[in-house]
Amino acid sequence: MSETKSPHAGLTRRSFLKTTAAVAGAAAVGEAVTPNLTALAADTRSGETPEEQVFYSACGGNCGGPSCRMKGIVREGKLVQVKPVSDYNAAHPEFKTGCVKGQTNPQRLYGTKRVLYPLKRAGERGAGEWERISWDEAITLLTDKMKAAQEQYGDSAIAFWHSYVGSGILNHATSYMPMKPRGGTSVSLERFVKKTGATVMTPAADLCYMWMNNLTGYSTYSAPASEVLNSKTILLWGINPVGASRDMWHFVRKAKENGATLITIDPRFQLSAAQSDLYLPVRPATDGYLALALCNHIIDNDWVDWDFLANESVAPFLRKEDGTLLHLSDLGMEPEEGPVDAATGKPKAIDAEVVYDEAAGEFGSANKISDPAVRGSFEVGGFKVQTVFDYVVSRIKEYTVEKAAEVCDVPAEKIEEVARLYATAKPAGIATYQGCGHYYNSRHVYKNFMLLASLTGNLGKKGTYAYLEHLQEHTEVGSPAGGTTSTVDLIKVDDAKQGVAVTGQYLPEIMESGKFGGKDLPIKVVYVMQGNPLACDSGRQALIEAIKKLDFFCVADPHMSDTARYADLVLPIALTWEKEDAAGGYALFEKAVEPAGECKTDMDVFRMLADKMGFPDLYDKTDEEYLRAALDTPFNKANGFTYDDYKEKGFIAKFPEDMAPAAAASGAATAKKRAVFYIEKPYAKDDNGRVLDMDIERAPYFEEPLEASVNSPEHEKYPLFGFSVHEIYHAQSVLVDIPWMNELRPEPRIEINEDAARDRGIKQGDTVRVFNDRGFVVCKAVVTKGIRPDCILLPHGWQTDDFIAGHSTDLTRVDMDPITGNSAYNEILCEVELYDGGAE
Ligand SMILES: Nc1nc2c(c(=O)[nH]1)N[C@H]1C(S)=C(S)[C@@H](COP(=O)(O)OP(=O)(O)OC[C@H]3O[C@@H](n4cnc5c(=O)[nH]c(N)nc54)[C@H](O)[C@@H]3O)O[C@H]1N2
Ligand SMILES: Nc1nc2c(c(=O)[nH]1)N[C@H]1C(S)=C(S)[C@@H](COP(=O)(O)OP(=O)(O)OC[C@H]3O[C@@H](n4cnc5c(=O)[nH]c(N)nc54)[C@H](O)[C@@H]3O)O[C@H]1N2
Ligand code: SF4
Ligand SMILES: [Mo]
Repeated sequence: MSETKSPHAGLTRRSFLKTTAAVAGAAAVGEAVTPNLTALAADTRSGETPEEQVFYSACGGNCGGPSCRMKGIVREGKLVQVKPVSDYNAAHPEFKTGCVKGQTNPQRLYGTKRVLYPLKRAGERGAGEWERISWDEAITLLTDKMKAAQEQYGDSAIAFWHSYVGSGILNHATSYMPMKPRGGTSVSLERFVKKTGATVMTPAADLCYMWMNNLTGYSTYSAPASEVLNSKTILLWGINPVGASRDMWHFVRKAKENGATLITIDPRFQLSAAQSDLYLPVRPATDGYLALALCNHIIDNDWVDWDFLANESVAPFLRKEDGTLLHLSDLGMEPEEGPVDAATGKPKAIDAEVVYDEAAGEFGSANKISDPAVRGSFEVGGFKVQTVFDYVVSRIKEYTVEKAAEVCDVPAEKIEEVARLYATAKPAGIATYQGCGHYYNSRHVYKNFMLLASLTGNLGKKGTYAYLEHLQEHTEVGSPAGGTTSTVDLIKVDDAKQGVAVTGQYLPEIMESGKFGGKDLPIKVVYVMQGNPLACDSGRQALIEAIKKLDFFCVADPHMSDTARYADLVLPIALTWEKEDAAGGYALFEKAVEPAGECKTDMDVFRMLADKMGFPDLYDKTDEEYLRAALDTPFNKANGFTYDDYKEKGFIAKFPEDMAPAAAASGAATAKKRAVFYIEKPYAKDDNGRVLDMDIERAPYFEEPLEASVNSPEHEKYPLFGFSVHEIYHAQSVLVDIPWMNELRPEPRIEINEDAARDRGIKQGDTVRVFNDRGFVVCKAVVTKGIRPDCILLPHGWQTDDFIAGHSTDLTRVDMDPITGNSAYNEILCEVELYDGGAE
């Protein structure tokens, strides 16, 4: 890299870089340049020139966090290069983020699939025939449809369907999905929704662990990725850091070099597995079973941390026969005084759980008795009770190592070895992510992990974790306190209406019945933003049918996405680098260039919508005023993260130890006192009217997958498990038509085991058709040893034009887990054959 100096060391904001003569000749990306990786890798603009300007923003990929901070170089009004910010505090060399995908930002801005003008549908829905119209015509058309729908069917007839891409308080819809009532943080969307009472259709991805965190405190046992350096045993269980958590992998590598044992549990011998000490090629969707078998083996060998169970988990709580827990009020005892409630100014009354104090022979509050009984059955206050631990042990007895070996299709000795290492080579951590979240039965996995971790005391201390945090969320460690909380005031609206929030994936059900959860929900107009459901959500064909039933379908997207193709109206949206925004409370994303064509920001569009809907004062501040209000918090003022600070410096690297201590403490997540593996009051994210089987939802459990099972009725016809991953050279579906990326991964490919391929006459590079009753996809095959013989890896993040025929998402089911609202993306059985090129 050319820049060894920090930008603070004498260089001023908007400083012009010196550029060597050789570099000055380099053509701007976005024009017809030879796109090759050599050009990307070389720091071609290694000098400084008066013609170049530097800006700091973010990659804008959807990588599970607010996305990596990046530095952009602008020449003649065009973004010509984007590279990772290398200006972190020298004391924190680990804060290296950004990957090759982020560096393709210039090609994302100026690619051929960019939508440059508002487009109105000219042919059939999905036919790709468009008429260019003006912004005024577009907004009039849309608001006329919205007004008509609301007049005839009520406020909830208009709906905003969003997903996760990007971050920024002005433009980005990303909300705290798991919270009830839904609490969004986006100025543009939230203010509009509150004013109009519109429905919000929330994402169906990533919800499983988030919702289970809500019920069990799962992620409160998270740790930054660097925590793996303190672990003796690391379980990579349904996570692929090499491919999908780029910021974590170098820590895992280092931990391994330091002597930690690395274990990967994954149906695919992926890049992280290849570097592990132990690899369990588990059958898909059986992780919940495996976890409980590990628990039984640990209990049988008494590798149990009784102290943790008694004092830091729900194990000693007393379960009544109806499944609920014994509380103080059950015994006529007064509630306890809790912390002061900010709203009332009075201490909260806590009806604490009761435990049994063996030494004193007394029952009392779990918060007051130390070392309570973890085992035992009692009769107290007219209730027959049993400790949660004893109940759970009896419930999980059936999940033996021997049976798990069969169900999960991994040797019993390997299961026992994992149990031994995790329970005895401590501290140990479970790093998990979506590999265990994309099945219908996934929610139980996280519950079972909580039991496994509690049994062994591998929670809440150095070197332990149930979930690893992305570094990129903390690259600008500016605001442990700020976060999005500072935007709360900015989304307050007078006479706010509380509309319906529903997982978007329920659209087919809603369009069929006009209802959701038994209540009328006549959705007529849908506006999609920051999501590409027809490429990324499951049940694509069902979604297309549902969209066809809408009166009007509008998609706001910078690119002609698969979803935009089905729209009645496409609105061209500005990308990162074309707009100024801020991650609430810290980090300003700078505007580097003017939006391409007639693109506008999401915020601009909402301002126009508000005007035409008759609320010209809805947005009471300018963009800059909102950003100042979000950034200029007391904490940020004390620490030099104000709007003006950013305007001057562009990027500010500070770490907690460099910051005012008072503020660093506030807002920090407080870990739940006890690890929850028995949920007293489970409830569903969506008010979908489903009745929960409490017996199943409360305790650790293994539920048969919906489809991805050898016991499934479809298994005989479709013997292959189809699943997809977050591909290393893909960032969901945002990297469309990027020449640099096309060099690395020119086309979508399935992966098939060599035995399965041989049985079907499929050879390396053959074109194949993967199919089931829902749909098919045609693409090239990679024949490999690195995947289970009963599995097919399906492409994810690709779009219709990329496939030879069909779409990988056509094979997915629309059904989602009704409790967490997570799509069952991987609940797929399928078959594969050589493609003969014939008509479908
Ligand atoms: N390059 C890249 N990085 C990304 C993203 C991207 O699109 N591209 N997206 C980001 C986002 S939004 C997310 S949510 C994360 C996801 O990050 P990860 O969860 O790490 O990624 P995945 O590839 O979905 O799944 C992880 C692993 O689970 C395995 N797996 C599949 N089924 C099963 C199963 O039944 N059991 C077990 N044990 N393993 C299984 C897969 O083979 C895969 O190796 O990645 C983020 N990072
Ligand atoms: N089969 C399968 N399906 C999956 C997964 C899987 O592993 N397998 N993973 C799931 C996961 S974990 C996730 S997070 C989801 C991701 O699903 P999505 O979030 O729907 O996927 P993206 O490709 O990120 O969609 C973002 C869209 O927003 C557009 N966009 C980008 N910036 C902006 C902006 O500033 N404003 C507006 N209005 N639009 C913008 C992009 O061009 C793109 O079309 O996919 C899920 N789907
Ligand atoms: S694609 Fe993901 S890892 Fe790569 S630069 Fe963008 S946000 Fe960072
Ligand atoms: Mo995700």
